[in-house]
Amino acid sequence: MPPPRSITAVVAATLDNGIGRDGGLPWRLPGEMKYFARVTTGEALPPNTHNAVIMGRKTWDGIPSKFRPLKDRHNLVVSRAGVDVGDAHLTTPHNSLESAISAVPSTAHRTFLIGGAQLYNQSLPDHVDRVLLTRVLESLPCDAFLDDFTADKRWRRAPHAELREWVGWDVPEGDVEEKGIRYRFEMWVKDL
Ligand code: FOL
Repeated sequence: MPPPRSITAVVAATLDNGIGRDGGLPWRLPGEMKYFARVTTGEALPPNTHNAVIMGRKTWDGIPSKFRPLKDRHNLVVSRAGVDVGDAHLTTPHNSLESAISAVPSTAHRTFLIGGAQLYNQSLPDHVDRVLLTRVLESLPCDAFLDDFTADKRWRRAPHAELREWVGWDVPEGDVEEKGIRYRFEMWVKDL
């Protein structure tokens, strides 16, 4: 089976590229989380398809147990040690990113990389051609960071209309505020 030709990273990052703290997210933003769930699950998918989400083991651990495996998505977890991730049919452990990528089922519509720092930073240069970045317009204490992928000039920020078109629904444009934290939805693409 050929590997999926395109992988999209979904990530929320502060102005300093902070993405995590103490094994979880540095904030609780239910509206932003709804965006994550809606975009990764997808809508009006072709019959008998679903999207796939690939994540590292620490990201898996950071998802509240009642929400994992992430429902209506094929979950793949990268873990060198092969930790127990529960239902092996829903959530298959893989010892490398490459192995997880090649295990994405052919029925997968879109494939998303959902973290964390280790996987993002190792895969954005070579494996990922689109980033759905939620830019959190604050500086918050974090202990996990995204490399500044935008320093690589192959990446360009797409116009908002392109983001709307790609997700297929009306993503809010411009600053959103939730619980006093401002953020905006961006899409970055790599034209190879
Ligand atoms: N990308 C973005 N934009 N925001 C995020 O919060 C995010 N989080 C991760 C990866 N990419 C992201 C990894 N962390 C859940 C929890 C943590 C997590 C990812 C997902 C989670 O519980 N998801 C449920 C949401 C349930 C709800 O509506 O609260 C899901 O079904 O997706």
